[in-house]
Amino acid sequence: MTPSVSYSVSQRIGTILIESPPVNALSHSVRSGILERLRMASNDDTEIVILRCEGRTFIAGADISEFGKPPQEPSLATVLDALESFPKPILAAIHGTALGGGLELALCCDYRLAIETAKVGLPEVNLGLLPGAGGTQRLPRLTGLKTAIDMITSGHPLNANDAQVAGIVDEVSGDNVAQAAMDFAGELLRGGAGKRLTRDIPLQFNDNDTALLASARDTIAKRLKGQTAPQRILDCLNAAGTVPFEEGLKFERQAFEACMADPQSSALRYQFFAERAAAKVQDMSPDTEAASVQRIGIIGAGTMGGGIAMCFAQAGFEVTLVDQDQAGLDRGMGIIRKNYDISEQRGRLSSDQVSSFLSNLKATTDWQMLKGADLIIEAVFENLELKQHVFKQLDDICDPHTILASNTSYQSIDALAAVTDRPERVVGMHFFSPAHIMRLLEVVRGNASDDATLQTAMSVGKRIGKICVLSGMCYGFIGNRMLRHYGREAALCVMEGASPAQVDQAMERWGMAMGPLAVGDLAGLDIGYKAREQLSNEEKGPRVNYLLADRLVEAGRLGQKSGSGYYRYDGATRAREEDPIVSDIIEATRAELGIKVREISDEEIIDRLSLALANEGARILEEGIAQRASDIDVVYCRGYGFPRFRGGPMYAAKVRGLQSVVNRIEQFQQTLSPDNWALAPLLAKLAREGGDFSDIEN
Ligand code: 3H9
Repeated sequence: MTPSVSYSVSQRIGTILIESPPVNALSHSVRSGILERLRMASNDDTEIVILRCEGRTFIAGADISEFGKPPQEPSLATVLDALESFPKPILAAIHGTALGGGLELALCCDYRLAIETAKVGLPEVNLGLLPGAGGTQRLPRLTGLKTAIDMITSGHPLNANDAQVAGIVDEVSGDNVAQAAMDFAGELLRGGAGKRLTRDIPLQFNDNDTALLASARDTIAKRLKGQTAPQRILDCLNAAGTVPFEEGLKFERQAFEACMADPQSSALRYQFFAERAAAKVQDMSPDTEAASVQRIGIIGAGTMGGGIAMCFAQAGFEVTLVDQDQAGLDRGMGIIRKNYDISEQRGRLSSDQVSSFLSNLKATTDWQMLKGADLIIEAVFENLELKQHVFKQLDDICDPHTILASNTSYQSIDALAAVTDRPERVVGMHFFSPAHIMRLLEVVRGNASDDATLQTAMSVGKRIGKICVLSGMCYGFIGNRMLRHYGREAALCVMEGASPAQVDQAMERWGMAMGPLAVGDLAGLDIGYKAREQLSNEEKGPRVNYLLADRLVEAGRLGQKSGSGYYRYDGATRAREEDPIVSDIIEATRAELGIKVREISDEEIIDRLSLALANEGARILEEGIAQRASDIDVVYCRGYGFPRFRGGPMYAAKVRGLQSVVNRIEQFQQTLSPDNWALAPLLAKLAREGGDFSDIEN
């Protein structure tokens, strides 16, 4: 549909109505349309003008797809000037989300109304940007510095009531935005309301504000390490209370342009579109409908099953959590309650929310209670026979329409489908731990999974707030298959001479949320150990890849849960510390394998770990396991703590230059191991031909 901006008049109230699906972004035609309608409204007998949107939301920001292209007049700044200099008062009426440039535009209106369900926010930081249309200068004038720092550096939106308390909106109303806007505009007219510009509110920082900014700088440097936009946001907020308004706007403009030119923003904007592309299944007919899903069964009340149950209960599904023994069920429910208690104590959830989530959850040992479920997710121990047994039982008990999903990390979905009479309604739904927090969901397509089943899994995933990525069948799917190569290089760096702390710190400084060995400790070293027990020697690969991990487990060091693994952990704070005993175990393991130690640079560690991911990612893409390279990047950023500001392993390889990647891999082939570093044919081909991963769509 072509974007349109219309204008109508009723009872001396003008209404400018923006209609530009899907999210009323401030594209060139919307900006021109607003200017044109303002001109009309300035010449008639209206006394006040409402600005609102048709469709599902108020303006969700500048049009991100225009970024990086030559700017087209009128700019957003021109539109905002026109709103401020418009002779009559303007009321912004907000429903859905007023985000980024959308909220900045509303801040240039004289009054703001929001319906109860609306949200307002400045999420530019998520794109490596800052509000570039006056947001950093106007917001603190309304909310004070503290709220402005929180909102702009986190990007989190406020709901309508909180926005009213913060001073951002004047009125919160019921759900009919058109009617509420007319009513409030009438009220303003009767009260003789005039122009009221946010820019005119004085703002002068004192010593407390300066201290607040300094402390935010420190906290954010730790929390958002390596990221440039949050620090620039604080520079702009500092300007808001220390220089005149116009000068502050100019400062913000320059900082916005610096962000825009920063490779971090390019990577984050790439991630934005990558996450949305991932939701689309390439070869599926566009009219494939997701089945209606309301009743969920979860099998297994362990850590994963419990976390998955929380996701669904929080999203309003009716959840039945089943475990085979009452003790396991009680333990699982106990952990769920404890998680909710912590969220309540930290003020993230209200007690009403917690009670409502818990009331959506039923726990039972009776499998018959699963009758009538629309979707069942199995989350039992990683053992194929056990899982097949569960699937057989579920197939017998459940209604024919029920979709059976497995949360397996490795097992074949086809082998599970094969024991049922509904292979087309069997699918993988691979959650990441902790399941109620991590955003990624790998939806795994078995050979027989039909389109409706896939569509249902993807759409249910979205309803519980996950970012879904489709994976084809292979051992470990997209994420864990690549992880084997990343983990192997981390282990080899230690065997060849680095300490676990050097490897972890190098990767963390590069931007990984947590280094690979610390992640191993968090996940539990016994998990890999048990998985290896099920493999043949050939499948396990050379001993040097895993012998150290085995030795740690054999010494009772299972990771954080036993208080020690690659590190030892402080019982109270869980802080990690290097442990001389581990150095001894490493020495002994190196000696056992006859390895001569050498010095390893941080650069080598980063290259080995990141290029091992890109090389295996290229194979996954070539084999058609991933639909697109950007899906692989989403998997790594949302499931494995890869820095989003580096775009993901495939994007980072592209930015480095595929020929440079190939050269480095060939060097590793010669100096490290020809087997580990066999070059992915697709990578070689693209580098040779000057192509790009984004040319490949499966
Ligand atoms: C900014 O404003 C800068 C200014 O400060 C200064 C300027 C000078 N532009 O997410 P969904 C598309 S920066 C273009 O699946 P939902 C999206 O790609 C901007 N397109 O829906 C998708 O397209 P497709 C600050 C956009 O209901 C479709 O809309 N604003 C934009 O789950 C549906 O999106 C933001 O960062 C956009 N701004 O969530 C807000 N937004 O169907 C970013 C969305 O082809 N947007 N699209 O794949 C969001 O957070 C969510 O989209 C929103 C809706 C919450 C609005």
